[in-house]
Amino acid sequence: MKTFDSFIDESFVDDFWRDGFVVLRDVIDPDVVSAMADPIARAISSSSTDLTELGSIVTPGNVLTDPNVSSNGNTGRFVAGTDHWINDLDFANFACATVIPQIVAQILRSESVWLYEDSVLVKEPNTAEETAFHQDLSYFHVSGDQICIVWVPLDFSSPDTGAIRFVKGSHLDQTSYRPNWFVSDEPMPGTKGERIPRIPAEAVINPTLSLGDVTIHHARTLHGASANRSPDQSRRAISIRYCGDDARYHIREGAPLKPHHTTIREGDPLTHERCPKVWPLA
Ligand SMILES: O=C(O)CCC(=O)C(=O)O
Repeated sequence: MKTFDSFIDESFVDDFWRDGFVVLRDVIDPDVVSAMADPIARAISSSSTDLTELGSIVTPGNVLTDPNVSSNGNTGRFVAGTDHWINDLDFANFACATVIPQIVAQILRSESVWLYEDSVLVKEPNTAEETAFHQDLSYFHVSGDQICIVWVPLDFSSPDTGAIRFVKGSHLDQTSYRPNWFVSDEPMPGTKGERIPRIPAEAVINPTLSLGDVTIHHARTLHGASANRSPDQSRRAISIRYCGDDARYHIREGAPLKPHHTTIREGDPLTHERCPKVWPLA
């Protein structure tokens, strides 16, 4: 039987595999999280997409008329980017050299952990866009059961201020869902799978999170996030996607490709330098 170094109580690992997500409170030094404020500001000013505008393009009947006002009349933007770790050492250190990879190894019950990607997701004050329910695995060019996402908020986040939310137990269903546009439940063209079903409100768990808390969800777990109705507080988050021992490259038709995905072979382990091993570090 394998043994794993314990960083968190084993009951959290059981929670993750039973519910498809777990909330870990006060698990990262708040100063380490707060130190990512400047890197996030850099990231969103240089290499990100305004999903608020995307929403207006992909949501039928929604026309954006004023670039300073989002599609719903609110002023906040929902801005996101991925793979900041490649060119920014602060993001690389955060994803690879904090306590997070060790926690992920324990949660996934995996001897090793690889970084798949990181993402910055900022909902400015008064952002009406909800993050549509989706299944992360449908965007990832990997298959496997040991794949998870760590969501790290830099701001107090509640159902009123853009907190992530989960459909409890949805990872137990093996259905592959089509990826959508994140701000609309319209599926991406050319993708395979089923449309995300309508989610009844009673199936959804809405955690409230403070600085130092994180959530970890399984890549098959259906999840989304609320609007940010705060008049003055942004909802900044870093979302880091990791793979464990059983993950293998698997190209998903129609899902956005990264440059290195054209060079990998179906079924290969994640040995590409764009998916570095982050636990254990040699
Ligand atoms: O931050 C959000 O709005 C959604 C995050 C999310 O869905 C994810 O990181 O998988």
